Amino acid sequence: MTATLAIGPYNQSERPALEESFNAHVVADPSEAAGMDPAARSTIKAIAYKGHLPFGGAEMDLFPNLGLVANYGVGYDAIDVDAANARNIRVTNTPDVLNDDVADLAIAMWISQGREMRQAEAWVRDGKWASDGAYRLNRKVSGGKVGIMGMGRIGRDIADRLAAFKTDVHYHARSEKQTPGWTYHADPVALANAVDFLFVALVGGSATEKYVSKEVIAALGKDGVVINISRGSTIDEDALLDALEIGAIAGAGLDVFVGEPDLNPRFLALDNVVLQPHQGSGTVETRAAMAKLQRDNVAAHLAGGDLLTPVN
Ligand code: 8YV
Repeated sequence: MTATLAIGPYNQSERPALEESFNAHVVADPSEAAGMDPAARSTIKAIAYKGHLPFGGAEMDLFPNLGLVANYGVGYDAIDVDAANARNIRVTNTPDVLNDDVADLAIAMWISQGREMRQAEAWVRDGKWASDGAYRLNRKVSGGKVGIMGMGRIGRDIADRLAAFKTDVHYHARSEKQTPGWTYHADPVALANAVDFLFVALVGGSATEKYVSKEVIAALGKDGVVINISRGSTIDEDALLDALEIGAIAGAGLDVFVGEPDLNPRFLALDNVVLQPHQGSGTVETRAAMAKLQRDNVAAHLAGGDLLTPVN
């Protein structure tokens, strides 16, 4: 009987390592796990979890000997950590190994948005360059006033990159951090007022739901651009769509959406947005590092050792 269950959309290249390391049984989602034989469920000591479907107390109670939920991803908002605490279940995540990729994508969306790379490419592909002449002038990104909402590990990596673009860096976080002269704003609306480009690098979950509020979006103003690589839930999406549709802000670069992958169709009708399929950490190298860190946490738990990246 196997002691490890893997739950989530693990693809064919990810399964062998889980199977070879732990003889892990792999199921697609929590409801498939619920359908397992109770005797098999009672052997499970650790779950390697992937995806964004909720995994709460009811799911944990399916596994009476569960001691660890090892999340694939730095954001663990899908896992109810309070429910895990109440059951003495440990939770781990995969921080740091993905910071570079997520920060890179944030920067790429920022440049793509400002320099209108998507529209400019269409200009080339549609033959307009030859027929109509040079593409229209667009917007300088280097040297601008940029803001970061959330100065955790990923926010910090975004800020470090932005500093190299000679920008004036402002940020909002729960508390002021040690930074090389970046301007702290205790109030998110004050941050939005101070900048033209706003990067959202908040943790997900109920505490940050719609943290980028209607008021923050209004404060960003008609030249403002918002870039989100965190969770769709951190922005008031209806307020964002309203603002984008009437030009109350200039644009957005979004890797995450409420209800993804079924994003609000209003996004698809907009020309002032860059839309990405939640692929911030989606490189071969980083996904391999995330998977290894997840497996290492499972192995540490099964061996009774210290967890590498505990959450609780
Ligand atoms: C996802 C992410 O984990 O790390 C995170 O918090 O959002 C991503 O890396 C990835 O989409 C796999 O579910």
